[in-house]
Amino acid sequence: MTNEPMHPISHQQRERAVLVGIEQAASAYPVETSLAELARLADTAGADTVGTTAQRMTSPHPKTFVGSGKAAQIAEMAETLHADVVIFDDELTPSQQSNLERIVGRDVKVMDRTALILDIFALHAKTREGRLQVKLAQNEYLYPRLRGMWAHLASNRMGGGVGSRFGEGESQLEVDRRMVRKRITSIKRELAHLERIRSVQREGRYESGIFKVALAGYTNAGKSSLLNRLCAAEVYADDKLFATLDSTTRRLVLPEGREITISDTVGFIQKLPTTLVEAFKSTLEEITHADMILHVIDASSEDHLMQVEAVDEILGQIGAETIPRIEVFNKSDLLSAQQREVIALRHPHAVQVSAATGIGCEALIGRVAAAAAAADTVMQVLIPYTRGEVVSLAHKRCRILSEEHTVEGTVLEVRVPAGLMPAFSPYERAN
Ligand SMILES: Nc1nc2c(ncn2[C@@H]2O[C@H](COP(=O)(O)OP(=O)(O)OP(=O)(O)O)[C@@H](O)[C@H]2O)c(=O)[nH]1
Ligand SMILES: [Mg+2]
Repeated sequence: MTNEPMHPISHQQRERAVLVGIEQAASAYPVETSLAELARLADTAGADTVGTTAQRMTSPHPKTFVGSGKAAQIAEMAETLHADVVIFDDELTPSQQSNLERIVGRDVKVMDRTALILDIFALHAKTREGRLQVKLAQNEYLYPRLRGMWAHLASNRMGGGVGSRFGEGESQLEVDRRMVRKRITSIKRELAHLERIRSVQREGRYESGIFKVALAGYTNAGKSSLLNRLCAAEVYADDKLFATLDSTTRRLVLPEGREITISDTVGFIQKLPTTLVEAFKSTLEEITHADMILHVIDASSEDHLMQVEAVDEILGQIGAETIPRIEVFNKSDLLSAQQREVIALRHPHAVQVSAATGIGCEALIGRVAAAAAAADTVMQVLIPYTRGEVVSLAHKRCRILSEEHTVEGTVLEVRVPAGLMPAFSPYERAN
């Protein structure tokens, strides 16, 4: 029964959830904000929030996450409100989870923020790679928790007491642990294979030397909508958290004629589970391999400054902090003139856009084009007429400054990106 990772929230029928947070002085996110976000996550997964509660403490209680009195109060709350599930806003240790399960009682599920996010990811993953990445994260999450799950099952079967069948559970536990470990190994192997295919594609003829832009940002900031706007693409965008899990890359032709690529990818969130960051390594490579990152920000969210911090932190974690970045304040259509002014003053290097109306997108493309051109070298080349493909490469991927057709061939003055210099240097004219 533990062979497949659990899907804690039933997707057929909406469930009733009680949310629990702890208020830590050091935390950048106020507990109300974090719980409001947890309620949105629960909603996306199919649960309605029927109650929330928080406790102020310096660090989580090792046994029960909240204090023991609070735990009892939560159990009572769950019963009074007919809750199906109690969701904790931070990751629970396996023993905290089983202790809480015991306190809350057997009819109510206990889960943490990580399990909830994993549940949403499982719901939204579409491609084989995306599904495998989610499975990997689920199994990594499940592995240390198998013990607690078996203990819980055993105690439930015994009507609350730990009894003779606990031993049976233990031996079954070993079998299950081996199975989960084997599954993790096989998923990793398959992912490594897909990763190799992807990197061959990335280094392929077309992509080498092309200027690559990645969209990164908090979930629901409008990354997919912006990709759709900029590239006239049709990527799924929706007002729900983690609508996108699989990366999509589109071509964008700059006004000067040069082509670049833009990739949309999975959104970030505060307290993003590390198992997910690790499992999504290959998807996140769209960001770490980019020449430039557009950090898309939902300017209409009251919490956007905290969200920016959370995204900056994750970009640092995945090793993307040195990649040139433009902050893009999206949804400017929802702001007042005064709010837009405040953003312009506070973030003088940022661009304000609306993926919905297209406002500001031209300026954004101008900034991207300037960045793409910054690394270029101006070259004078003479390309014989027999090498028409080199001329068309110049048109597609470089900025042409002048073009002349002579007896010997096409003479170009062209701005060439660093990665494409080898393609043009054989034709360089000394002058
Ligand atoms: N008013 C307004 N709404 C926008 C704008 N851009 C995006 N939205 C809405 O914001 C919601 C989220 O947009 P998405 O493009 O799905 O956001 P995302 O960043 O791709 O989100 P995830 O894939 O979940 O990480 C959708 O309902 C969009 O219609 C905008 O410029 N103005
Ligand atoms: Mg998206």
